[in-house]
Amino acid sequence: MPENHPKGSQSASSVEYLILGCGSIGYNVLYEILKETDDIIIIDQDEKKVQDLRDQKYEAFCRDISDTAMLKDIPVPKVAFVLSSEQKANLAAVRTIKEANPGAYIIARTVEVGGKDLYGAVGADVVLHPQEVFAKKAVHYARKVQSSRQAHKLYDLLASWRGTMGIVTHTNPDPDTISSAMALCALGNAASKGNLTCRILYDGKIGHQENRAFVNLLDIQMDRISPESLVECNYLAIVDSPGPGINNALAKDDRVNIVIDHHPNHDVKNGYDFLDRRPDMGATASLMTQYMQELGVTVEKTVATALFYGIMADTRGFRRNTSPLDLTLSAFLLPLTDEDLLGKITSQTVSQETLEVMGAAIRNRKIVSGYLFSSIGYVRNRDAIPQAADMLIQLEGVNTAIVYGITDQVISFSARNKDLRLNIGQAMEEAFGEIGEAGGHSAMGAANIPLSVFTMARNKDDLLDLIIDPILHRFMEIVGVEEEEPNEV
Ligand SMILES: [Mn+2]
Repeated sequence: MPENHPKGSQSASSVEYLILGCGSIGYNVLYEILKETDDIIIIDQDEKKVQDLRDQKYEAFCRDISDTAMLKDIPVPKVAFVLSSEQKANLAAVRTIKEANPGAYIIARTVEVGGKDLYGAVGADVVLHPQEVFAKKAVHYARKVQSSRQAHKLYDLLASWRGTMGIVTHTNPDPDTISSAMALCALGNAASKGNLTCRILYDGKIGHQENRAFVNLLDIQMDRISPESLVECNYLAIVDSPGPGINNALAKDDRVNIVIDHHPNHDVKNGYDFLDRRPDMGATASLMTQYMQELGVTVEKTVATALFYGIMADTRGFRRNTSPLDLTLSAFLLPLTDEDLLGKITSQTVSQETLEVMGAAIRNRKIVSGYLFSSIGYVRNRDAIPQAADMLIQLEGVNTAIVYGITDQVISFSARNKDLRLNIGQAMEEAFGEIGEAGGHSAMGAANIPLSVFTMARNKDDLLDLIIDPILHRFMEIVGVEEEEPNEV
């Protein structure tokens, strides 16, 4: 410990740091702060400890921190650490400090895992649970090692291949899956030193006008998947979907070598040469960026622009399911992107059909106990359904928005949810899993029910009316909504 001279606390009007409770955590905090300043006051109720601190020339007071008079004659702290091992005493101390100095920044220790809200309510700015902090840090290091190992494993695998790799996007590809495919192409080229030809294969439509602009402006080479194109591939990779036959044009038993994805999923089988599935990431593009960063592979301007836009689009401008890692990796990409192109992609105007769909979604909405349901009828462009759900979830009083429409082949549902008690993905799976494809996570869900399920099909609009009531009824039963007269908002 450095030599310190006690300062007259009576003369100073404020002190930089106040530490309440100087057990092992308090002592470590003290030690950290001393590297920067000795403008610190310590309060602890253990007389011997306080004497020891004073002997080391620290300014320490022997007081009970739960006593409302504990700050008497002590200068106003700019930052206070409340760190004792007593939950009640800590809560009382936070309250006392906040009342005496509303401007003080308070960092408190919660002794119980679930105590964070209690501290927030009495005015703490930051609440930490030491065991949790340790656990997070420990897991963070483990993940770091793991992601670096994964990156090298992928690189070595690609380096050993000769021939053609088909990189399969998900059906109706979006910027996340397309940019991830581009990045895997770049990795394949770098690792194989030109011995591996990489082709991006997709199926469905590139519907959303921003997505079309993305593909056109970045001049992305993609081919429609076909039996012939598959035959030409010695290796197959899937990006941004959980496995063959799940939201892509491959068959369930197609031999796939690589799966890289961020969707939480049920497909537990792993016969792949390489599998990396990380549901804690906001985008597959983040994962791909991390590989390139770990491996020191040059990220070309087009790829960087695509990846950045991929992360941005999948996290809705970093507002949805965004992990700190998504942000760090985006920050890494940003200086490598083409600013001009990014601006052009994001400023695409909304198409006429999308506008019409949005209009229908707003007109047809019904709200029951915070659940919004809206039918948009027959729709050519299925991407408009999630776009409408994104928009409607933002209405006041809506916790869950479910938008559905009918296309040539399916009845398609898209759900958005901000009710913490509900996992909408699970609810969709429970309600629709048996008759179609359904899934998602707590904030988003989707389901597609093939029209072949309904043998009595006559006219499309009638069909929607005919079957939607029992389907929605089942859904409401599952999520526990009391059916009542719907209100419009
Ligand atoms: Mn994605």
